[in-house]
Amino acid sequence: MKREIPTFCRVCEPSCGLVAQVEDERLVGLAPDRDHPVTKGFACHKGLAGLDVHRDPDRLNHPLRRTDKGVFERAHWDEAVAAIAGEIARLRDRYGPDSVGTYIGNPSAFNTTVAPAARSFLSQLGTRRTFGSGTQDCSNKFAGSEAVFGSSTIHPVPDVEHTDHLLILGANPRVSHMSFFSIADPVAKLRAIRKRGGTVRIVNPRRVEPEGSSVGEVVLIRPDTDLYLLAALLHTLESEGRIDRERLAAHGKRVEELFEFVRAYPAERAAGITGIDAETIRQLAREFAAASSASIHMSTGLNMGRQGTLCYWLVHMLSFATGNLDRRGGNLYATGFYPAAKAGRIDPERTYFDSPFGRIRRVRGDWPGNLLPDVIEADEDPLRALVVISGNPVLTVGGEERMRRALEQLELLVVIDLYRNATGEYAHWLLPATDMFERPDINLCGLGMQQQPFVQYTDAVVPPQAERKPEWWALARIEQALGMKSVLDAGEEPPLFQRIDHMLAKSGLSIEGLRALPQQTAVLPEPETGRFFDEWIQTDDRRVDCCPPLFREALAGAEAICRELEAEDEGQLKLITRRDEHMHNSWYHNVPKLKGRRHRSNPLYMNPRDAEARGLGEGDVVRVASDSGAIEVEIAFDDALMPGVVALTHGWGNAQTPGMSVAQAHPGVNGNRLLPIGPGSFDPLSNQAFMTGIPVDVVAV
Ligand SMILES: Nc1nc2c(c(=O)[nH]1)N[C@H]1C(S)=C(S)[C@@H](COP(=O)(O)OP(=O)(O)OC[C@H]3O[C@@H](n4cnc5c(=O)[nH]c(N)nc54)[C@H](O)[C@@H]3O)O[C@H]1N2
Ligand SMILES: Nc1nc2c(c(=O)[nH]1)N[C@H]1C(S)=C(S)[C@@H](COP(=O)(O)OP(=O)(O)OC[C@H]3O[C@@H](n4cnc5c(=O)[nH]c(N)nc54)[C@H](O)[C@@H]3O)O[C@H]1N2
Ligand code: SF4
Ligand SMILES: [Mo]
Repeated sequence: MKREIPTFCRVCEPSCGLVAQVEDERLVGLAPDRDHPVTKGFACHKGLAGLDVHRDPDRLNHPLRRTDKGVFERAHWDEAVAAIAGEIARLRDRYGPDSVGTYIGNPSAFNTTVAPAARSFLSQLGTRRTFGSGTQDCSNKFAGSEAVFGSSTIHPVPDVEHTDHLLILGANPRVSHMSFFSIADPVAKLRAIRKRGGTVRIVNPRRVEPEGSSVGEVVLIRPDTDLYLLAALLHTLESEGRIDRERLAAHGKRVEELFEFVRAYPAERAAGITGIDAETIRQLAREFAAASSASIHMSTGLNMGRQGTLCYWLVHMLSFATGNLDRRGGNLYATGFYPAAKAGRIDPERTYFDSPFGRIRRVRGDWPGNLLPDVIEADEDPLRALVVISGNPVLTVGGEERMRRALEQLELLVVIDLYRNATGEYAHWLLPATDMFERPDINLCGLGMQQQPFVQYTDAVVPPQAERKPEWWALARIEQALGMKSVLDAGEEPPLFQRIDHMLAKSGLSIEGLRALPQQTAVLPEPETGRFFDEWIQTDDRRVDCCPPLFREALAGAEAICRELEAEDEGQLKLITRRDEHMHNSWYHNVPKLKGRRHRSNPLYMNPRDAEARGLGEGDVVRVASDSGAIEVEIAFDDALMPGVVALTHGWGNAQTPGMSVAQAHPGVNGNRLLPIGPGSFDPLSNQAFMTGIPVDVVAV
């Protein structure tokens, strides 16, 4: 008999409600959940293709061991656990706990039981060498909010239901469905702003919306220059007397230092760097200040530039200085079911330490991902064992060749994944993980970032196939084998959701309580105004730090980068990333239906004008070279791109991934070979890798 079980998607932030069709304990279909109280029947085709991932014949179904001959052979879980624990114990005893580390990838953010399991494992082991996808994604946001609001968990989101004006920088709402701003069907939400007479502006090097779109107008910007646009917006507002001085005086500090910084970047100067004319910049500033309420959102296009932390700082400042922070229709801190502001409270100064790679810091515990190869290949005290959980650093971090060489040096590499991915090729042990339909969960990832907060619980909708196991179980077994404490000690019912239950209690909820609700979902009140400055902000004096002393060096660096950009050759091409609906970072590449005729590889997108200027035609094969590497790739014309900007879709490059046959048959190229890696290739304030605005040359082959 077919049953329909409400659950939710755990691929990206909106956590769209899905209905799983289950027959004889097998998942046979997926549909958007029209009865979901918040996501209301929205789901994208990646979410729905979760069924194909679930049933993919290439899925890892059993632990695999790599033999001396380099082939993978099936092993028992008991064997795998004993061998992995034995090797970890040997390395720890001989070289100390820091010889063992982890890389935790993006899908773990949507897999609630991974973080506590990893924390338990790492703290009992005593290692501090942790890496993750956060430093390729968003660690500038953690660092920025730490410095300005005293907490890495405060990210005021646009009050999209009430705002009259929304300024979006470096995001592609239609394709990517937002990050650090959890809303389902973002395009509909943006359209609604326009419908009620408001405005939406999108700042991007690519016209991410078709011309004449009902969503918003795109202002084209040169990549990696947004800091100067944001500074010029604030400068314009200050010189035109449009700053809410009262608000700044009541709740801010070091306000004068902020304006001192932005005064160096009047609209005329910013125009030369950003490619946006000065009058448009002033117009952008005025419309933001004049709107009865205005909100702002920035995403990975800015995160991945060289100054992502400073950009986030000025984004917060634009909101604060115009009186829109904590105002209805402005940016609001959404507490959701649990106010986590305090949990992210930290004094960033204390996270810095001296390393063989210079003075660096940890951000939310993590080292810079771009140092992973250096740490593995260090002469002194190298990392010798790495456990990768739902990550694929070979393809998602910069410098593929460097990463491959380094992974070969490891004495132990354990990869816990759905697939034998590109990174898994180097694994000594591959452990098969359950997917989102095979494990219970709640949508914790959206906490603090949902414009309409809701919390949903789901059971596993089907039992795990074959020998797939949840990550927490694999780690707990290894803990047991190492003689450590583990959640399995509790017997039949491991306390996996104990901490979550504790958090839920803050809103009078519990997992049991959620289970009894329709869709197992509680809809929570929309974010309130009026408590931010008294209750949520976490700086010692409860003031917004408008110019954190920690930024001093970076601010001097901003001027140096500005001069460098001013001196740059007009024709210098810059590389950016272009996500599309047929991929999800590196992991939807094995789904045949996402590899239709036009999606079998990832071309270099180029504005036809730039191509013609180089005598290049569509389909020509070119060599793209940066200071860090070179690739050969076909050209596709894209007149939505600003001239001078080229784009690649990331996550491709599976020619050496035999474990994913569909992906290998349509390998594409890994544009991350063009990105820098190693010391100097990340923002020292945040560890965020430099991944956009990379200077490249393109020549015919
Ligand atoms: N050039 C360029 N590079 C980029 C980016 C870019 O915009 N441009 N984006 C960056 C960003 S934002 C991110 S977040 C990173 C992502 O980087 P990573 O996190 O390193 O990689 P992902 O491609 O997300 O894939 C993670 C792996 O998780 C596996 N997986 C999926 N679900 C599960 C699960 O439930 N359990 C387990 N154990 N495994 C699972 C998948 O099979 C896949 O192999 O890439 C970054 N890289
Ligand atoms: N289909 C699909 N959806 C996804 C993902 C995916 O891989 N595929 N990945 C998920 C993940 S992990 C994340 S983090 C989110 C990311 O969500 P978004 O941040 O919205 O990611 P993108 O769609 O890459 O949009 C970034 C935009 O920044 C622009 N850009 C590049 N450089 C600059 C710059 O210097 N300045 C400005 N102003 N803009 C710039 C690019 O043209 C691009 O349109 O998406 C999530 N959703
Ligand atoms: S938008 Fe994200 S959460 Fe929603 S269905 Fe698509 S992949 Fe899943
Ligand atoms: Mo991401």
